[in-house]
Amino acid sequence: YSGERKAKAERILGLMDGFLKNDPVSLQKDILEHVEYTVARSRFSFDDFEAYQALSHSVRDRLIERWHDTQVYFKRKDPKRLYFLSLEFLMGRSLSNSVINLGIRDQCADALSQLGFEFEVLAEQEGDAALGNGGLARLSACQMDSLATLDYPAWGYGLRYQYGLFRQVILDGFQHEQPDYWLNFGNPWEIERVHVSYAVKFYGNVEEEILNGEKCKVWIPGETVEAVAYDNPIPGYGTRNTVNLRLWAAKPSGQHDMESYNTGDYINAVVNRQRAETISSVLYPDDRSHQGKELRLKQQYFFVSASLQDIIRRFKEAHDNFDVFPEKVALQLNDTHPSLAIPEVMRVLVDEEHLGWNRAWDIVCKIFSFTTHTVLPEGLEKIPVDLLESLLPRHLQIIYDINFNFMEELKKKIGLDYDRLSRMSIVEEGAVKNIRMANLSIVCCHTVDGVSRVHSELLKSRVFKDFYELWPQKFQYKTNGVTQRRWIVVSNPGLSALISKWLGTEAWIRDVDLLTGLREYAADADLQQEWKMVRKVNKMRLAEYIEAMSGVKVSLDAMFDVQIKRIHEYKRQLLNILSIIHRYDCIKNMEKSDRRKVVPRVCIIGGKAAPGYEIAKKIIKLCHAVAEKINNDTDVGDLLKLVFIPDYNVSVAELVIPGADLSQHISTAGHEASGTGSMKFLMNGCLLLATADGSTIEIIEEIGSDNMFLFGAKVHEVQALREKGPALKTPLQFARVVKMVRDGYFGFEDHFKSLCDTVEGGSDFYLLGSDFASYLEAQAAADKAFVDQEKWTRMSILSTAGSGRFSSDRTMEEYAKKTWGIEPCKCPF
Ligand code: GPU
Repeated sequence: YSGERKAKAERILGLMDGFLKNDPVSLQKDILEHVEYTVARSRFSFDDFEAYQALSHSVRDRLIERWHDTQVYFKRKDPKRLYFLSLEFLMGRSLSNSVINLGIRDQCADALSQLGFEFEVLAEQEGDAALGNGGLARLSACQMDSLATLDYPAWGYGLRYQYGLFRQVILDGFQHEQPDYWLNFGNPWEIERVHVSYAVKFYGNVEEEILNGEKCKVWIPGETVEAVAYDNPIPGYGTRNTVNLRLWAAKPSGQHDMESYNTGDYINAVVNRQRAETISSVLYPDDRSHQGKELRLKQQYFFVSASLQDIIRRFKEAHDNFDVFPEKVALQLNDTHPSLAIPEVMRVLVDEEHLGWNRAWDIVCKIFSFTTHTVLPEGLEKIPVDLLESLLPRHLQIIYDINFNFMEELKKKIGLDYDRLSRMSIVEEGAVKNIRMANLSIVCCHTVDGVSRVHSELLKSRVFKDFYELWPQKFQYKTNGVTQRRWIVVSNPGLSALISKWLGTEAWIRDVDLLTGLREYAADADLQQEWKMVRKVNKMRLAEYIEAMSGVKVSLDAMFDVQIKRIHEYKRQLLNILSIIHRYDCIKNMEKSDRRKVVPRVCIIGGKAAPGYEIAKKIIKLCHAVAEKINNDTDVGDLLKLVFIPDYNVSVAELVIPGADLSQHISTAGHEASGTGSMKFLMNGCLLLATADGSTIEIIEEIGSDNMFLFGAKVHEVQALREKGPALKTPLQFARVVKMVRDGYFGFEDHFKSLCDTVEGGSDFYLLGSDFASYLEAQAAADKAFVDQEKWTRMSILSTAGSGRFSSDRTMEEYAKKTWGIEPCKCPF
């Protein structure tokens, strides 16, 4: 700055006393000020929750400083930016993560203890931000952490749902859903930007106009809703960079509904305006099956339109020629949920910026990339044409035009192969006409990424085979990763300290490949001893939680065997429960003297079922019915326990994962696109019992198959097994345990009938029966390994040591280099 601006800046700096300080005394002062002035409680008397609020506001102030510096720096440097569009972000809690990334965890703990509070206790006061369903949504959160840490100039965009993922309440063993009004007690981690708002339009019709002698289309919308920005600063670790996650909330538009006002129906006019807010009110709780709901489509367009207005405004502040747009903007579509961004960019460039179709199309083809997260056909989104026509008439026209051009180009290449043309068309003909969002995305994106190697292979050989043959160069994959900051440092401080001690550095928190350094100590008796101690403490913490949640007391000597994830038939929680029944049955039928050889187990299952997914809900009920029987059988005692952990979410995962000995990832091969839970367990030194599916295949390559328990049909075998139908071989034990369920051994026989039907009578689509024998063998191998605690601990250390490849830091670097073409932009101190 110079002249007047410089003088002003200097005066402000003089008044400011520099940046906020992080020594414990300064922190205490800040906390007390926030108690008094933000929370409005007395400095001399406040409780844990109020202390949490005041601490969070003190941390937030520090985040804001860094956020400002980062944004100013990005603006000055004007690098190519990545815009990550996702309808879901599963952030969980923010306090611990923020203080660790800011490097002020210990100072905060000191400051609090001098005020008579305990950091851990305050951290527990925070509720989860659960603006997402499962793996896909948590992946977005991990990736934001990595983007910030690696100094990439990135922005996240999403929706600020008022109700996040439902709370799961179990009554009588049945799942019930309760609304998650997570904003009830305020949210210190967001900054409301009342002045950053955009009008988003819906409905109406399209008219033609002549402008400068040329025909152009004008969309006359019928409804306008305002999108207001809420910014969530995402701090990087070991850097000042703090990037932004901008979430949009719907508010009634400032434009009045003149009709109602003039007719004097003032009350109804106001009531109608309130309806606008419903757009961002609730997260759809079904992961991967979204067919034809108007509100869902409105949510998608709402967040896409607001984000693009914001992105284009930012671009235009620095540039006046759209031809450089692709050099400044990369737009990443997290699955097809934000794919309306494609016709929206076309609409803005053609109808509003008047670039002409060809120039606009050229730009669109350079800016979009798309990651798909599933192989299941029900995961591929379709939008009924009728719905799109009424809600977004101009977008439908644009999609038709894109498809027309694509079909013409395709005919030139492949001739009149009508079957193939109709398979590849963006428009699905039939009783109900649909837009295939995946086809739209593939046609318009320069890159289509899968989330693991095998997933990408399946995309190329099956799901998108026709497209792969046309454009092989578009298809890539980047194996998913998770952030070691949250999944080791935040959730397992004991292990984190131990790793740093043995590696002699904390550098692995940024450079996770250093974890391989643990390999050389895997058999070291001292490390093994300390490793076991850390794991024991984590098991104690988990045991206390289990007792508090379910009333079941569990033995710390037992193997803690965990399966936590969304409940889905393909993830085969039912296979797990049936094998637990088998184990119970074996113990019951054993000579008393043989029972001494049984390795005691605590089987832990947790996860939510989509509210309308009946079979998944029955699996939850079966788990409770079996648990009821086993846990009350004094004959079995500590040899076997089964507990269902209710309301599984990110913070429950942070508690359960570090305490697990064994974790299960047992999807039917070829069905789990990647899987990220396995990576979190691996980092924490938990052994895996798994099928060769998704990311597990790559985990085997890192740690070796002798460090985990593998079983089941392979990806290429599944199809042939399925075709066998009723002739499929299943072991007698399988028939026996299913019969126990059918015959009402655990009660509720009418209720479980349809569940049993999904795995018997030639309809065992997910191959539980045919994998059962090899599953039991893998379970037996795990028991055997557990008896030899030295061997087990070595395998555990080698698991952590081999987990480096599964950091989202690696994934983000690969995307930056191979898909987005962005470079780090590090804000200097
Ligand atoms: N996934 Br599609 C979800 O969590 N929700 C979805 O709607 C869809 C996919 C998951 C995949 O099931 C899992 O395999 C993958 O690891 C994760 O996305 C992140 O890519």
